[in-house]
Amino acid sequence: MKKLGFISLIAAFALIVSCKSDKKKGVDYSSKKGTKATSGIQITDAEMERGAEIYFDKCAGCHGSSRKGATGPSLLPDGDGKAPATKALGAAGLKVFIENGTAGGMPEWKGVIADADIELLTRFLQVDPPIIPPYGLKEIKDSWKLIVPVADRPTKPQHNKNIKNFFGVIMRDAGKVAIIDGDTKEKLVVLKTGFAVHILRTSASGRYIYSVGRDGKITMIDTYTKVPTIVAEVKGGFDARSVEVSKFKGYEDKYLVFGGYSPSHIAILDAQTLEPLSVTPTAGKACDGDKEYLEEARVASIVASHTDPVWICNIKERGMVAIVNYIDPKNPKITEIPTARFLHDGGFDSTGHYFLVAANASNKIVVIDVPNKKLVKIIETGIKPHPGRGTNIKNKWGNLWVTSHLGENKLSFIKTNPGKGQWTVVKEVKASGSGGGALFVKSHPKSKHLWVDRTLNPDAKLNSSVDVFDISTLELKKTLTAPEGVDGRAVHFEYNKAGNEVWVSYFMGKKSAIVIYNDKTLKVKQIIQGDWVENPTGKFNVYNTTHDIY
Ligand code: DHE
Repeated sequence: MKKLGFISLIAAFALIVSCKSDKKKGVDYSSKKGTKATSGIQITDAEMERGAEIYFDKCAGCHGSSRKGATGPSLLPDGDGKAPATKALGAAGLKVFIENGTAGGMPEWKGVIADADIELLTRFLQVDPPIIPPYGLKEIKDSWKLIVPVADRPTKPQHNKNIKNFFGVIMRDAGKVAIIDGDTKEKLVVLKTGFAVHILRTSASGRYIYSVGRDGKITMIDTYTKVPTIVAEVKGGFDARSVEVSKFKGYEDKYLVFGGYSPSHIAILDAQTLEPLSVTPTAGKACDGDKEYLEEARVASIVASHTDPVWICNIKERGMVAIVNYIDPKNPKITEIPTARFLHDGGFDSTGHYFLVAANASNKIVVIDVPNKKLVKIIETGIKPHPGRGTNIKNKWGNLWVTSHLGENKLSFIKTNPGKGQWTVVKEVKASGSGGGALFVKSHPKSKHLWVDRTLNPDAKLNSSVDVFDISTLELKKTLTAPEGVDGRAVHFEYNKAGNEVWVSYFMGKKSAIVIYNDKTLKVKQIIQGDWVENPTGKFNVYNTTHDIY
């Protein structure tokens, strides 16, 4: 194939990632600090700034924020001994790569990035990368805005709504988060948050909702006010994907952790005010090979343990699982467990004792025993596992944690309960059609169904539909196509608190929507559309997010 299919699949992912609004989004790479044009390459400060902005948007995900390489090769003027020097490739060579992509999985950018911007990139990539300005505790503190101090907040809800069934829904391209009442399906408010918001998390009490933007901005939303309100904001870095709260008994609503892509660091903040408390850089040695020292050590997924006062932070490039103890948040004790590269997304098994995370460049799932801070097993699954937080189901094969894959049409079911087959793939199943590109899976303890999207599959028919499997047989029960009046790619699922509705986002089309299905009948229950529904992506039910129900 498979190669071409896989390349276009990666291209589709990059395209999704890059299809963001053109609005200026506060890229803080400073071209003026330390960047000089290399001999022969003419580039102005303004062009450097624009180049850095395009690079942040379209390239940094794979080539790294400092251009030292990550999933893709480095892009440095003098090379790095592995990848060629960009100066040697020259403008003509770089243009060929950018426009046509590569067999290694780089997408074709012709037609996606404007010709003038491609030309600019061919010069930008031949000069030294802009120096990423320092961004530590002081800078985070300077960005901190406490909008409503704790003393001025209500002590109990100012409404009679059922907060536990509120949904926070990300409107990615608008940089907004909508809060929807899951009981009435009424939109309560749409709040301006960070750029291309990535995920939401809720405080352990369920009162606060926190969002993190790709621009590193954390926004804290109070659900007790008449209408949910932003009560604090802070910028934890220039580029980020993850945020989580302390959930262990006695630490509810106390601390918040921020995972930085750039700079690569773990910041701990006060969860009531977002006041920054400490910053710990994540640079260090890789888990394998010659254990090279990596400055760019991005923090990918983070989960909060319910059994111990720790967060599990996954250091992508280093392949290290960092168990961060937050008892002393100004001096967190961090235990690093070497695993496999590159760590990305993951979630708990049904007991909350074990954490499973995708090492997507190794095609493996890593299992961590959280209370004992130990690596349990590294399991081969398929090409580029991408579980989201995964999902837990139970049937004749045992208690199973499920992952989908970006690179092939495969769902892998890993047995998590003790006994024969524990921590092995006990079953593999294909979704409909062919090729990979499934991003998220979801079920619920009260459901008989397992939901799978095909968001990244290049086939429009597949990427706009979702598959529903019967949990007891693991057979495909139904493929649900986009309802009339809805188009785009179907992405990400969330159940309501009762576990009898599934909410699905449709984005990247002309008729964005949140489609709510009855989980029993698989019939559409409601379609939420409107001017304010702009490319919705992740949806987070307050109760399920607080209790890690997935
Ligand atoms: Fe995500 C989770 C990183 C592209 C939607 N995404 C995550 C997590 C990480 C991550 C590290 C885990 C967070 C956690 O649990 O703490 N995502 C990245 C990338 O680096 C990547 C590949 C490229 C990029 O530049 O961002 C990327 N992600 C996407 C998308 O294109 C998606 C589909 C839409 C978007 O936001 O642009 C997307 N990612 C999501 C969602 C989650 C997520 C909805 C949360 C899933 C959950 O249920 O927990």
